[in-house]
Amino acid sequence: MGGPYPGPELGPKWIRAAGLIGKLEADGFEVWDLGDVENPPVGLSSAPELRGMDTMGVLTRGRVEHALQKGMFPVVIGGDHGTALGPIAASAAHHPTLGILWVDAHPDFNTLESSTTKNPHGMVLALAAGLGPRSALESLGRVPLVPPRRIAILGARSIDDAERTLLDQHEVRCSTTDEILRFGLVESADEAIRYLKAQGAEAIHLSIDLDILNPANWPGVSTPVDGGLSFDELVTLVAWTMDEANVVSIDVSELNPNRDRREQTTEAAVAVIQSAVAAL
Ligand SMILES: [Mn+2]
Repeated sequence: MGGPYPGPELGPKWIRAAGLIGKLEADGFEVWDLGDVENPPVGLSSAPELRGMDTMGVLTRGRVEHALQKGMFPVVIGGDHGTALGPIAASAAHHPTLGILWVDAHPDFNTLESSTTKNPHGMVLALAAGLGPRSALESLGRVPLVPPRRIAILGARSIDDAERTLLDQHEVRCSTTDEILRFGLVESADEAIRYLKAQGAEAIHLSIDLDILNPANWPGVSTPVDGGLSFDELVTLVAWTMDEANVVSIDVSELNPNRDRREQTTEAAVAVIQSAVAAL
C-alpha cells in the first residue's frame, strides 16, 4: 500500500513459488517460514497518511523479534519498502548500536511534508531516522530507531530536491550510482561499512530495494530508474557486506511480479537472498 501501483504485495508468493525455501535447505540451512504479515486495516494507524505502513511495521517487528530471540537470522521479504520498518525496529531493540545500509535507487528519505507523490514507501528511511508523525514513530519503538549518522545509503540515483535538503540537514551519508561507477563497487561498499563502524554501528541491518538493479534487465519493480547495478554486481555487493560487517537482519523489497519479464527479477531476488544467507 506504500507505493503507487499494486503488485509488490505478490512478492512473497512469487519468491516462495520460485523455490527460495527449498534452495536454502539444499544449501544446508534450516528455514522457518513465519508466514505472511497481512495488511492491517488502515484505520488502526494513528497516521492514516502512512496507509498502515507503521502498523505493518509493528506487526512485522513482533515476528522478527521472535526470530532474533530464537537465534535465527531474519530475512524479511516485501512488499514495498515499508517492509523494512519491522526488521529495523526489531534489530534496533536487540542491538542498541544498530546501523543501516540502505541499498536503493531512492533514499526513501521524504516526509509527509516534503514528498511530492505522498507515497509512504518513499518515507521509510526518514521514519527510521525519527522524521515523521510522532505517534507512528513511537508505536515502532524508540525514536529514532536508528540515528541518522548511523545510516548509509548506497547506489541512489533518483533523489528529490527536498529530500536532498533533508539528507544534508540530518547528515545522512548518501553515495550515488555515479560514485560507484567512479570509485568502484567494492570500494564504495567498503567505505560505507567503514563509515558505519566509525559511527559506532556494531550491528547492521541490510536493506535491499530491488530497484537498485538496472530495469533494462530486471524490470519487476514499481519505481524503476534508468541505470543501476547488474545482478552480478548486487550479489558481489551483498556478499562483500555480509563478509565485512556484522549484518544481523536483511530485507528484500519492491519486487513487482506484474512488471517482471520471464521472472527475471523474481529469480534475482531469490539468488540475492541465497547469496546473503550463504555468507552467514
Ligand atoms: Mn526504496
